[in-house]
Amino acid sequence: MFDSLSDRLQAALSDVRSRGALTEEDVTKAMRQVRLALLEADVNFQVVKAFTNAVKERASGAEVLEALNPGQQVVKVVQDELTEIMGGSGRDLTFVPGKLTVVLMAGLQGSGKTTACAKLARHLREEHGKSVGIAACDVYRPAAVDQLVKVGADAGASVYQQGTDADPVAIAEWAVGEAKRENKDVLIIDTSGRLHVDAELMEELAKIRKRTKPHNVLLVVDAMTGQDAVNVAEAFAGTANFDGVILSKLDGDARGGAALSVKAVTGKPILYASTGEKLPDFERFHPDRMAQRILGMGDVATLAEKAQKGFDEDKAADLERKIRKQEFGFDDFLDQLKQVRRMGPLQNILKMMPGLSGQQL
Ligand SMILES: Nc1nc2c(ncn2[C@@H]2O[C@H](COP(=O)(O)OP(=O)(O)OP(=O)(O)O)[C@@H](O)[C@H]2O)c(=O)[nH]1
Ligand SMILES: [Mg+2]
Repeated sequence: MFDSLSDRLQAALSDVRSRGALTEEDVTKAMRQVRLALLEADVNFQVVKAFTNAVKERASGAEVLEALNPGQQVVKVVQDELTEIMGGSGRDLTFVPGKLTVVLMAGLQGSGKTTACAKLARHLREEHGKSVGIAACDVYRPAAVDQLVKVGADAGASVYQQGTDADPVAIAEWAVGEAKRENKDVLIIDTSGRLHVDAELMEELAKIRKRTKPHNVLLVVDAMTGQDAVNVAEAFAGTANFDGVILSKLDGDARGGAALSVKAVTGKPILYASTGEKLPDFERFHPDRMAQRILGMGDVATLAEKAQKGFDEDKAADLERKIRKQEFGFDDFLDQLKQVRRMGPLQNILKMMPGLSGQQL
């Protein structure tokens, strides 16, 4: 993820990081490289300007330059500001306790809405123990309903559909009733995409919104399209209000532009990141952790969460006992390897470890 940006930022900062003393010129020079790295990663020009100005201002102050380890202080300032432009402390969905929470999914054609509906459903079910329904309101593409029925079932969600002949607004309203009747915790509404942000799409979204009163409207944007993704989000923000963004296709050669610009340009936070075609390739977006990953500091918090999920406590206790009694055999070793594999590709795990960037592997 963002390998090129990550490498260039680290290279730009490696000089200041290793210095014992820093002058204002050193900081200015490093910021020039940081600026180029960000522009090359397709980060919005205004965002880059605001970012480098903020870093320069904070890093040129006496408390940084005269600190015992000024280089590390500068890196810390860059880390803080990166976290800040991506949304600071991060945000979650709004849930209505004891009632049905409705999530409306919007976005352009092919941005990854239907996939995101299923991934979010799985995430809410597995991580939060929620029962989830998905409404099939894309009636324009013949295969759209079938696609949702399949991925929805894989995600363990009930899919509410009426084929492709019914009116999407009516389906949405009916699905809310069905989800309530079946005591679901969450209903996710999948909608149709358009090639461009057009009046028809906005009108349909507005109608669905009026009838279903969603607690969360999420916009799915394709991270691979960089600046375009940000422009789409800006266009949506201007006409249809939304609460947060799901950034999809972060696994491809997305350069980072969308992730770093969306919040600053639209004012809306990124809630989730979609990082592959499979259902589990989906995670909460934490700006602080993302900043750490980009700066090659690893992401110990996510690593620990993954480990906790992949490991079985009883097995761990059993293992400890075996090791103490010297009964650890090949079967146990195989079991260990399987547990590690459950955490995902080794490459991804190693990247979360501080000091190990993908390039070194
Ligand atoms: N690599 C990768 N592919 C993704 C991701 N999310 C979605 N895709 C793929 O992108 C394509 C489009 O995804 P959909 O979920 O169908 O997109 P959509 O927005 O529902 O598309 P329409 O219904 O046509 O508007 C599919 O081939 C997905 O498998 C992702 O995070 N990574
Ligand atoms: Mg779709």
